[in-house]
Amino acid sequence: MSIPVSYRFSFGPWNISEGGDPFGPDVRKAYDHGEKFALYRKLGFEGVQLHDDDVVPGMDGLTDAQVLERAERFGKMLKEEGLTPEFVAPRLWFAEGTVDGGYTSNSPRDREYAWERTRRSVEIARAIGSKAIVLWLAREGTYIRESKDARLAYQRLLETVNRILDLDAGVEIWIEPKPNEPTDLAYVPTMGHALTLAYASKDHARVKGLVESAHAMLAGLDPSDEMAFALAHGKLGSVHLNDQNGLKYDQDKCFGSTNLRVAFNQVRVLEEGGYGRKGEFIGLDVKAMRTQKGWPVTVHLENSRRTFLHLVDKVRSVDGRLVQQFRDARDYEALDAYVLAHLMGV
Ligand code: 3MF
Ligand code: MG
Repeated sequence: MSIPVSYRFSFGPWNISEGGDPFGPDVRKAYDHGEKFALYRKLGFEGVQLHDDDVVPGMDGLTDAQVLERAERFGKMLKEEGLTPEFVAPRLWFAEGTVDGGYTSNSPRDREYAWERTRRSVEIARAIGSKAIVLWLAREGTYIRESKDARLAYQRLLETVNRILDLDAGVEIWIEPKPNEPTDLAYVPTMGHALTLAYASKDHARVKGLVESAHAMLAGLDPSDEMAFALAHGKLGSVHLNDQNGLKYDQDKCFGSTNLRVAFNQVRVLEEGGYGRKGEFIGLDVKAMRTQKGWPVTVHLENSRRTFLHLVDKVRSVDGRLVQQFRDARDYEALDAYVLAHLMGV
């Protein structure tokens, strides 16, 4: 028996938010961005997920030297808080120039802007001591099929991956697939798409995937299979655990909130796949409910982390011999009943 993994957790500062929905007011006061990092350790988290402009707010108005200087200062602050920067992601969806996508935009100027943000993200990552760049390809897709040349878009995405690999010999790229939101249809909706890009790239060992539970569900897939697929290729860079109630808006609910069994199977696959043994983080990407009052609201992070750890106990206390007997006998009704009874504790 190998020693059980002791999991490390991460989240991004955007997970402490103002709540609200697109039709109404914010339900919580904004909590100062810079103050959020002091909350992490107390909540049980040591990893920080970051966008480029989480590290350097207002970076578009700054020179390269100013960006670097601020990034270095930020890196020091993280160290003092005892925090590890898990990754840096170019936030390519709030700028005017990325309304119709960055890398796949029809406009050469927008594509150039996207690349400059990406180049700076790599520099920021280096400055704060993070090895990974996450690409959530938010607007690399379309609302109507005729608006872009999809074949060209795929070529442009691959070119971007190769360009990032060329920029820094130590950097890893983790692609975070999502099928829709904000676009109607995204070009990289699943782990299969992400890993195809990885293998087509010039150095596939440095290109991996990041599975977000809700993104897989929006694609009609089971997140545990998406995780297992990446793990089978040694390519699960990270996870964003959360939950989603069917094919609705992007919910980022607490882990396990909608479907405990689906959550259990994600934990099971991660445990069985040895995830975390090389220091990989259990990343969360959860938002508090739009109705939740308070300031700041962080309970959704603690609750999700606790649910994960309870499910680790559930995974570790499964009677493996019994499961094997059911599998050998192809008695999946008995297996199903056993799993449900185990989860319910009856
Ligand atoms: C959107 C997401 C993103 C990514 C983040 C880091 C804002 O559904 O999941 O969160 O996780 O940009 O890649
Ligand atoms: Mg995410």
